[in-house]
Amino acid sequence: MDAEDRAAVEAAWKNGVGVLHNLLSQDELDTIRRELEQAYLDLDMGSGEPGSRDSLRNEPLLNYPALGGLFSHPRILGIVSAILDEPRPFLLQMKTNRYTPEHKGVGRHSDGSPTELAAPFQWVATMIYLDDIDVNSGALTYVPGTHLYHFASACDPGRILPTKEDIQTGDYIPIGLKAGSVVFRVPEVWHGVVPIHRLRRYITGLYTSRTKGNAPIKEQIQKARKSRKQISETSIPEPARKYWQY
Ligand SMILES: O=C(O)CCC(=O)C(=O)O
Repeated sequence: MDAEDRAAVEAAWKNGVGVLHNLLSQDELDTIRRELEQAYLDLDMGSGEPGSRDSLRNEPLLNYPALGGLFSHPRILGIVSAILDEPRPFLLQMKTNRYTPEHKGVGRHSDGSPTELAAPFQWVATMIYLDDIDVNSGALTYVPGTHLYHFASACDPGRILPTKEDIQTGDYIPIGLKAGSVVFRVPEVWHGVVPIHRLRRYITGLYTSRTKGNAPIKEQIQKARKSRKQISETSIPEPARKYWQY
């Protein structure tokens, strides 16, 4: 693993967020944007109303080769695998997000369970941005290190989860990045999104460990496994299959 990838892994462990800047070339970006817009049309989601956040989910996304290929991108998967300490991460969810301006952004929250501590680094979200984000439009903001408050810890057996009020009060810092960059976010870290004045699109894959996880995540994995029983494995492109299979 090269130094840039290693730095993203270490930042995700320490801060809850790691960034790999400028992974995609302009040609790759153009192709993925084209496929994304086609997918929204094919799946009857139209071209986006002001103020809306539109998402497409799961297997249909794999029909778009460049977009679908992101869920098994070797460099992204190498970093995910290191963050989770998992040789074959499980691809729990595939999703797109398209925010059409003017959009108010997303309030401060954690994606961790409100009732159960998490196993440390049981899952990680990857977000491949297709548009620039900065402090003036759509920056992801987060409070470094807050994922750790949600982890079960042998040194602190009586740990109590942060409250919704705690999560509002942290020192949030924005991430600026160019289209084609990837954010690796530990879901428990406290985060939000500033108001959005330009189109903001990204592709997100949610990956889990196969060996560690709290009850809510195990339940989500069971649900995904059950629904995948209805889908022929041969319809899943070969590079993604080993992550999609449990
Ligand atoms: O749009 C984003 O970058 C993050 C959205 C968010 O906070 C979430 O999905 O939990």
